[in-house]
Amino acid sequence: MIELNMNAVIGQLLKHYGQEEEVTEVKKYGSGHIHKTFLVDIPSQQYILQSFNRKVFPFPDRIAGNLQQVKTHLHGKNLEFNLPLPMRTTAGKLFTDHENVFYRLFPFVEGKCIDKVENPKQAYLAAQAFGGFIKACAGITTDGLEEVIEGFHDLSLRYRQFEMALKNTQIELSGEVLDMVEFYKKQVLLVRKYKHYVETLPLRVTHNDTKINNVIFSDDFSKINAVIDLDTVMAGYVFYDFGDLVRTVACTEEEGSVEWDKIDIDLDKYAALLQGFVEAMDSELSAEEKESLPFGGEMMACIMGLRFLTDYLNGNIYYPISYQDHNLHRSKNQALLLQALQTKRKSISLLLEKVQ
Ligand code: GN1
Ligand code: MG
Repeated sequence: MIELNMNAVIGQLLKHYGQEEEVTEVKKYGSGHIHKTFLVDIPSQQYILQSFNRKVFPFPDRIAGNLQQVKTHLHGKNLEFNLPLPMRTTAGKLFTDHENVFYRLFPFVEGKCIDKVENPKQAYLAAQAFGGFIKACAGITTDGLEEVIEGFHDLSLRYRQFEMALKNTQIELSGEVLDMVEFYKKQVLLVRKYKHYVETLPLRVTHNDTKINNVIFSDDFSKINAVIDLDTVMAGYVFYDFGDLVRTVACTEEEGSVEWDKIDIDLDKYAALLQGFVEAMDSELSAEEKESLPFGGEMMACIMGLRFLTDYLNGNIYYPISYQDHNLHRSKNQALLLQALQTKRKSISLLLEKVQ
């Protein structure tokens, strides 16, 4: 979309939703990697408009089907936050298109979307929201849900994809690249643990992208107004959702940071995550699931590191990059985070013991 006529084009898109007012302002919103998200102002209100990445999500009907089941199940339940779903056009469709790009419109939820939590209270609230989401969805039969991205959090599959990329890559395997390759090769131990958990724990409806920027805090940070980015809601394990919280909340540096010496795990925020998640899931969380939570942190740092490194080896075809080694550096960031989690295993298991 060319900048100059952007407002006019968006105005045309909004007409499909019965909205005739002129568009007064369009701003980029949030920091997601996959879709492009904009905050759109018209005189009477604000909307979120998103250009939808069909390459990453080739089965949009599956997303809609899963979310319909969640919506039906949650109807009448008293969830403390919003789950903003795509709006329907006057013709009943979930997408509009312009120049072969698909767009979706969402109601705008007021509040703050952040990439880094400032204190344990914010960590607690985010974990409570994601734990609360899983609990509220308990009872939905996961057999009826579809995989929106096949093998999305399957660590064995991601490891095999990494091995394949390694075999076919055009990149020279030396220096920092080789260090990363060697590091992730050793994580085959985590793959074994993953297989064990998958064989023993129940599948549930999980969010599967519990990055901190997928919640909207109230302006005063006293509560969560909404859980967003619901595209990957499908069957999963509790440790996926807890794990991505650890990865993006209990870290001292964001995923894009190259300040290697500063990458560590903040145990106060980790403890707050455990508290919020376990409290929200309450009796719905089994002892075995609770025991799997620390594994989730390691597994999600590992799977993201593997995915970034695989993408680097494949020539950066999945994640948008701002410079050539961006994905390599993201994989290094996740490797250091994983290392920190592994070094702090003992302290983390003590934190888990304390949580009721
Ligand atoms: C992607 O689009 P975004 O930023 O919410 C990715 C997640 C990763 C995340 C890493 C569909 O999420 O799996 O954890 O980047 N989503 C997809 O920052 O691949
Ligand atoms: Mg997102």
